[in-house]
Amino acid sequence: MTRGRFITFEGGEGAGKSTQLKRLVARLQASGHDVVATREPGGSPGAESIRELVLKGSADRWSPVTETLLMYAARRDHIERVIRPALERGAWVVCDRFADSTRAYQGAAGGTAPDLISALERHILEGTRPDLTLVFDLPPDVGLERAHARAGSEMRFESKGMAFHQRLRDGFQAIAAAEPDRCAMIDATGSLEAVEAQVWAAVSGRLGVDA
Ligand code: T5A
Repeated sequence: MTRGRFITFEGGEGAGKSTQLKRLVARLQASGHDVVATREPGGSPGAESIRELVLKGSADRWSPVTETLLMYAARRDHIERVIRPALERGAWVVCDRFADSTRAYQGAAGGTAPDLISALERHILEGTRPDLTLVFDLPPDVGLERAHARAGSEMRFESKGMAFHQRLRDGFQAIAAAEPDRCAMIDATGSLEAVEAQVWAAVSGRLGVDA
């Protein structure tokens, strides 16, 4: 059986992931691929219910460890019901955030012990890992300004202080540096077209897709 491909989009707040994810999905579909576009936390009915719990309310509503467990409960349901079945039928799964967000938000920025996160990755992901992760990088003040300017976003994580968002950026950069074969850094400060070109270069270059 041919397994599909699994691409994840990662980065801090307002980095432009959702905008670029839509563009990539359209491009992959135009080149004939069966594509499943999804997101975390969420992506399945059960995980979307957990999303409501974890993203709403005051910044300190949950401790980082509790958030880690909620994210992994949502992720397991999403993997079982959406991601794995899609990959098994040969589809390309393009996901807005995945396990690296837990490592960066709850781990590097929030202080959850790396050992706990590694154990959850081992037992809950069970090998469902991205083929390619695009790490969108930009200064946190620029991303937060973009996120605040856009209507309809959940504010719980955006409302954490600037030191949290700087640790978050450092955390994502460390993940990309530690796993260069899986991760491609995307300079998210440029125009929509400039960022799209970097995304396509990474996807076509690393996964061998024709336009
Ligand atoms: N979370 C998630 C955890 O803490 N742990 C986890 O394990 C997981 C999975 C999800 C939250 O959950 C946290 C992280 C998040 O805080 P969300 O509402 O789904 O929250 O939102 P985010 O994933 O954070 O995404 P954002 O909505 O903040 O931003 P995006 O998707 O990166 O950015 P996008 O595309 O919406 O763009 C933001 C604005 O900027 C503009 C867009 O038009 C839009 O208005 N823009 C640009 N402007 C100028 N130049 C560009 N190149 C631009 N690109 C986009």
